[in-house]
Amino acid sequence: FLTDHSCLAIIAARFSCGAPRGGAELGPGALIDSRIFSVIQSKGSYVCSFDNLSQDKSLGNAIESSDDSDPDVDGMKSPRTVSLAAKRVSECVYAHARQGRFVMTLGGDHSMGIGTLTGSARALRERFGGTSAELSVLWVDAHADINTPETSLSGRIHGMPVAFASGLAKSRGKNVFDWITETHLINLKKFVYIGLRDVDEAEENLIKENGIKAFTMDDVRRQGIQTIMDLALEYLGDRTPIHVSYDIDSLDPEWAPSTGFPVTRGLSLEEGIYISHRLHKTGNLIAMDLVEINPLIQPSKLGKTLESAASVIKSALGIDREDI
Ligand code: 4U7
Ligand code: MN
Ligand code: MN
Ligand code: MN
Repeated sequence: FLTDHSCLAIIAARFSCGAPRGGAELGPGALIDSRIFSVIQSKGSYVCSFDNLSQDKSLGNAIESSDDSDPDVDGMKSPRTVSLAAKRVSECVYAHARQGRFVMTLGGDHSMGIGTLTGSARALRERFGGTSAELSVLWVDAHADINTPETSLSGRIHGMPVAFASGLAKSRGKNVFDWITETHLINLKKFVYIGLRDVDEAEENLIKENGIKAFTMDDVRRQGIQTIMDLALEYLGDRTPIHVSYDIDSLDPEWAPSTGFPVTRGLSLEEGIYISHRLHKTGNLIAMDLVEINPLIQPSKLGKTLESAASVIKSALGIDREDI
């Protein structure tokens, strides 16, 4: 067994410093208040633990400059704040995953993916050693999030987590992301995208140059989600620990309107649930991120967004909708 299925570590990553506007820091609280985890504790045999990480004074104080400002580095916005947040997420994920717990991180903006992937990768290397323990990653998103500081048009770090977690991006100038070392890095040969439909040109080049497996929405429409999951899981192999980083904007805005970068032609809720279901069935899922819920966007449809997120989470944990 890769994870101790009785203990579910839930990390509320209450950050939005990697996104252009605030609100995503309220996502974890909204999900937790929806009582989804009470359902999970009663229907599943899980005992949940909660960690709260928030962009509060402790972060501000840790920023070196006396006036609390965080000037751009290599074009990145709020680089020190995001780096510190991601480092805290990384250490928290690592501490739980090192003990063999399933780690569920709730976002928050997707820059915290830097923290979750590096935390999982490092814990696995320590637990099992060698390449056999290398992490597989499924990135479910409308976006590729693989910009480097050099290619990014926005400078927003929630569009860069894949680049930092894999070592493609390195902070040169001020070494803001210096805490990321070899032991934290993921292998892009063990990485698969599903749901892409809004990819920057430079990102497309990075995906090609690095030979990254990517299933776009066009692929999903052409082949069907079942075939896509067959292919994705076959590519990753069946004896590999899997971390899924699930951006709620992978779903069509009909199902997940309360998010910062909605893109049409997305996954149906049923397809989104199917992805989770298949991951659960592998028995190899060790961690999940559910990110980019922004309660300040389309607040009247927040309930629907939360329900969708809850469904996707429950099926990843093997709790079927009929059970609820
Ligand atoms: B998300 C973008 F330019 N590519 O880099 C960028 F379109 O975590 C969007 O997937 C990033 O929501 C989206 O800023 C980040 C942009
Ligand atoms: Mn996205
Ligand atoms: Mn994303
Ligand atoms: Mn099961």
